[in-house]
Parts: sequence; structure tokens; C-alpha cells
Amino acid sequence: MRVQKGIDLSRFILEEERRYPLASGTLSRILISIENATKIISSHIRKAGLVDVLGKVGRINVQGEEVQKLDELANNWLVEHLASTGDFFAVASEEMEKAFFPANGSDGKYVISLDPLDGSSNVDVNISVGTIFSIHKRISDDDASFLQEGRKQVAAGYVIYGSSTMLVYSTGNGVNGFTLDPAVGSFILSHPNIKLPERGKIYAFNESNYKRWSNGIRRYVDTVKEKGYTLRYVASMIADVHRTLLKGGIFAYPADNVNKNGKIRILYEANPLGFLIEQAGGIASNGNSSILDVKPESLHQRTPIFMGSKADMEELLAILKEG
Ligand code: FBP
Repeated sequence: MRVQKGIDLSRFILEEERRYPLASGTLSRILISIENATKIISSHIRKAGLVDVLGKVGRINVQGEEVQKLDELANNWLVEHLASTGDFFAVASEEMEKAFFPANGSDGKYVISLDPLDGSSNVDVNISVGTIFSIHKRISDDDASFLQEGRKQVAAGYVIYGSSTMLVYSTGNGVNGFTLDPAVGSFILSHPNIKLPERGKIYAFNESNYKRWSNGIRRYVDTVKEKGYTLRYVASMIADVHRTLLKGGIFAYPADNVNKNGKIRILYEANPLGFLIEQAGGIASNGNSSILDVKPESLHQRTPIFMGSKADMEELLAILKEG
């Protein structure tokens, strides 16, 4: 499909749909409902210091984390918008212990996994945060439809609320980025066909965990420091992965002797971002295999994660293999 910069997201989605004569339009409707819900989230984040959306709600979520007001608001806006389409059999979210089955979704063909506001601990200090989504086909009458490999995603993406608001997604035909033009209220194609650089010069690891890492991880970080790589770590996975997609290098959250399975969740963080990285020519791995070939066992399962430029990842995986 010839992609011309400046096209708006809704039109891009409909043109992509035309490539599939048998398409029912459901996936397009879903992507447009995500577009609409994230515009609301974006407008509230942009004026966060002026309206009562900062701070905590005084509740701990299923992750054991303090829930931010914006976590809850973002979750509610997304679930409301998505449920209203009638296209979803079920919705899973970082903010909800169990999956939610919308009353009007019994014939829904898809399930969606969400991280409504990734990096939310950064929202009070005005650092980039974002919404992550992962869509799978429904394969059951229960939440087993969520426990499918990442490679079976029909679409995945994120919206980053940073210096501008951008929506980046893929339906398996490459990765495209759209920037929200607040003047017209539309996402406009600004980054067509994103390709990761073969190699980068940046590593994004929380190095304060260095002493807790395995020898292999330490050796890799020592190696890239020797080679003059720069450390950039925002502690908002979405911001670190967005930069990696555009500039190359590696983002990682390894397992360590405290977080034995790592910190990042498979369903609504590792799988959707890993899907984009692989679609853009990079590699996403749990250290042993492609993250997209891992079959999740539970909704909030955590995993070690390494993703980025092909040459950098091959180097890291070779060092990890040596142990
Ligand atoms: P949530 O904010 O969605 O819970 O995500 C977890 C997260 O904030 C990631 O975005 C980020 O990469 C990581 O945790 C940072 O963890 P740490 O502060 O331990 O480095």
C-alpha cells in the first residue's frame, strides 16, 4: 500500500482495510475506538497539573502497585470506549485483576489486553507515559483467549504522551507512527514504515540493579560501556522503547535475584512492544527465545525482556549464551 505522509489515521485504517476484501471492518472500528479513547487521555494528561488528576487513589492494584488517579481514569475511559463497540468479547488490563466481559460483547470476535498508563509513576513529574494495547482473535468462551502467543496478535501498538502525542501501531504489515495535531484533533501520519537501525549506540537498563544481575547481563553492560554506548533510561518502558524504535540500541528489564521473573508483563507490555520491534526489523527476546513464541500462563505473568536493534540483540544473546 503506498503510504503518503500527512494522511490522517482514520483514513489510513480504512485504506489498510481495503487490502482485505473479506474484512468485516471490525478491526478498523476497534482501532478507531482506541484512537478516540486515547485522545481523551491525552487531553487530560496535557493539563494534569491544572485539573484534579494527579496523585494516588489510595488503593493497591493486582501488581502490588499504588494506583494513580490517571491509571484509573485511563482504564475506565478505554474500557468504556472499547466495550461500547460490541466488538470485544473480553478486555484484560494491568489495572484489573480479572478479565472484563462486556454485556454487549458475547458475539465479539476479539480480545484486547491493555496497559492503560505505562510508566504512571512518572506522571506527577511530567515525564512521558503511555497506553499500550494488544489485540488477539477470540478462540474460546473464557479468558483462555488471552493466553495466546504474541505472534498471533492481529494488531498491537501504543500511544505515547510525550513532547507530542503519538500513536504507533502494526497489524502485521510494518509499523507506522501518527502524531496528534491538537489544532485539528487528528492523528496525522508522521513516521511511515518505521525501521529500526541495524545497530544503535544506546542501552536502556536500570543499572541500579547491576549487583542483582547474572554475570552474563553484567558482562554485556560492561561490554557496551567499553564500546562507548550511552545510557538512556526513562523508567517508562513506552518512552524507552519508542526511542529504541527510532534511534536503535537496546531496552531491557532482565530478571534478577529480587525480580526472579523480571518486572515487565507479557500480555500488555512485552508482547505488543515486542511485536512492533520485530515488525520494524529488530529482535525481542526473553533471553532464550523470541518473546512472541512464549505461551502466557496467566493474565499478569511477568517476563525478563530484551528488545532492540538486530546486531545489538545478537551480540547480547551470544554473551548471555556464554553465561
Ligand atoms: P507500569 O508503570 O505500567 O506499572 O510499568 C512498569 C514500569 O514503570 C515500566 O514502564 C518501566 O520500564 C519499569 O516499570 C521501570 O521499573 P524500575 O523503576 O524498576 O526501573
